[in-house]
Amino acid sequence: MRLAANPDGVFRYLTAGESHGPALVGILDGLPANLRLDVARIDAALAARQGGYGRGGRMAIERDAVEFLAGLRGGRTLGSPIAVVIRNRDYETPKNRALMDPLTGGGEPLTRPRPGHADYAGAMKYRHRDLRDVLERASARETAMRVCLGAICGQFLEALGIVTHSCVERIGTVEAPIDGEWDDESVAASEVRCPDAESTRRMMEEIDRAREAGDTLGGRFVVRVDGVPPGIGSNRQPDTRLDGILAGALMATQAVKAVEVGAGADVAELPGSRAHDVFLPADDGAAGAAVRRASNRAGGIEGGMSNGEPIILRVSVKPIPTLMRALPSVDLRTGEVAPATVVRSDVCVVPAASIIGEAMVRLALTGPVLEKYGGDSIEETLDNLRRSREAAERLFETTGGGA
Ligand code: EPS
Repeated sequence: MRLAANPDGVFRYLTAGESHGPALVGILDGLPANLRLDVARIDAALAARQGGYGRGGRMAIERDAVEFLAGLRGGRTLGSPIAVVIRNRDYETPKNRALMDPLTGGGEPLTRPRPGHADYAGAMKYRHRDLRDVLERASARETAMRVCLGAICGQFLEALGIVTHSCVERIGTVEAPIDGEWDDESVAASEVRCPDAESTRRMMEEIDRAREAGDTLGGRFVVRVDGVPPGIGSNRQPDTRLDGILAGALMATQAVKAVEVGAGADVAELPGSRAHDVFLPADDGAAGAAVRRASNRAGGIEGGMSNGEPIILRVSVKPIPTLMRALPSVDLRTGEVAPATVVRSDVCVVPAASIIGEAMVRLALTGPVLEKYGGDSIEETLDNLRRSREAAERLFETTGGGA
């Protein structure tokens, strides 16, 4: 069975790295050759992930930037595995070197697990007596590498006309009026990546209140993918369905607790007459497969396959579990009631999560897109896409079916 974000054979990726260790490492295997990469745009995605109102002190230390080790020559992919590194500047402090040096690292163990964090489950799983051995990898620092690999895949998808967008719809109790359409400039101008200015102001106030109370805030972001041709993913098997693949990738992200496609949870209460997207003739009246849809409640996916409409995914994120006013916990060494460990952290990561979600969607889409169009070089992939488009336009012009 293939993993959602890691389909066998065609395309796969791996990340490694501890939050305060020397570096984050990533490998992308299976992208076609001859794709020209714009490294400045990868670094821009990394910088966007570091931003957002509500971040803590760590982001003032890091200046995430990608360093290519393999798979690229003269700015073009070779078709060989791409290997990249992002250095952790925080590792350079004497304190973190002493804690995290791969050969000599160690220190006073952390033993008071944070409710909601990986601390307790990971200690039980790996027989760790120091919670730092769990939290270093569980930390959302790892998502910097996902964003890096996702930005590379984003450039592959854009070469095919498939473009991702994201924005923040909700932080805590503040919900912005967003209906699936927004412009990227308004998102970039907002300190919380919300295209609505009034909601941005209220979200920032809510974050200020949470910070003062020693609390944290979750929220919801939206990812929209434009330009996905019909027929990505398949109804063949449970693990080939595109909605499952995308939702699985998003759920496999730190702090994500729910993913909705299109109308999402609202379909539970809608009658069939209002839950679906009726077909209308194409504007130009052309015959053939060309039709329009009156709405997009399906969120661009029907029967586990893209249907040609924008893909819309809504993703809910929990408040991060490191609270400055610590939640009650138990010291695992003594069995005594004690407040959970307090470490430097963020108040709200929803804006960053929207960038990470977009990266996960890019990573998850790349495998199914390559499965449909194939190609050892980007030229071959584009040839196959063009032929597929031409065939789709002619589909109902031929008579008698078959080839
Ligand atoms: C995190 C705690 C904070 C965050 C970190 C995730 O790090 P630190 O303990 O060094 O202050 O800043 O996020 C990142 C480093 C990042 O790059 O997003 C945690 O405990 O999950």
